[in-house]
Amino acid sequence: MSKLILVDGQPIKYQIWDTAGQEKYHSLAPMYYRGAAAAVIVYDITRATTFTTLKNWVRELQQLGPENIVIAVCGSKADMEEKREVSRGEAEAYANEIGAIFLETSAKTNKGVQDVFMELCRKLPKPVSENFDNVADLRDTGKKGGKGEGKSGCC
Ligand SMILES: Nc1nc2c(ncn2[C@@H]2O[C@H](COP(=O)(O)OP(=O)(O)OP(=O)(O)O)[C@@H](O)[C@H]2O)c(=O)[nH]1
Ligand SMILES: [Mg+2]
Repeated sequence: MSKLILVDGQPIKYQIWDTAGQEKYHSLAPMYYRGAAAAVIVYDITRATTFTTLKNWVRELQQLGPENIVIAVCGSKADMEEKREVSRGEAEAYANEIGAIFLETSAKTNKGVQDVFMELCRKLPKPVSENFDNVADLRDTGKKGGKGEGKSGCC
């Protein structure tokens, strides 16, 4: 899905793919994370095994994913405090260790969901429109004027 969100008045467009977490679909995952700017890895705070699985996904991304991918570690089902198996402290410490964003979220109450995308925006490279050198480079390719002048052999 594609989603537009405003961060400090600036529109940021996300293209979001939801991969199936089940092991039988594992081999499809590289199709999704190849070329991705960010990955949101979700575990279930009420099931410790899902946190172990999350660590495996992080390892895979670190080894096979894009070099500068920004990772968000998300503890879902934060509305089910009474069934918690993964402490906030443990998950937060792990996220810090790998330089990831950390948030506990709930799809049921919507807690933290928007924040994940806001935090990602802060960590991702600035959009091209804010990066004037890049804009100039793109415009100048094969055309006269600006930085690319003289290199293209055009006119
Ligand atoms: N209470 C509560 N239930 C949730 C929350 N998120 C998901 N669920 C429930 O957990 C179950 C699994 O949710 P899914 O969204 O299918 O989980 P998933 O991670 O997409 O699973 P896969 O696609 O198989 O990897 C469903 O019954 C949801 O209703 C949440 O934040 N709170
Ligand atoms: Mg799913």
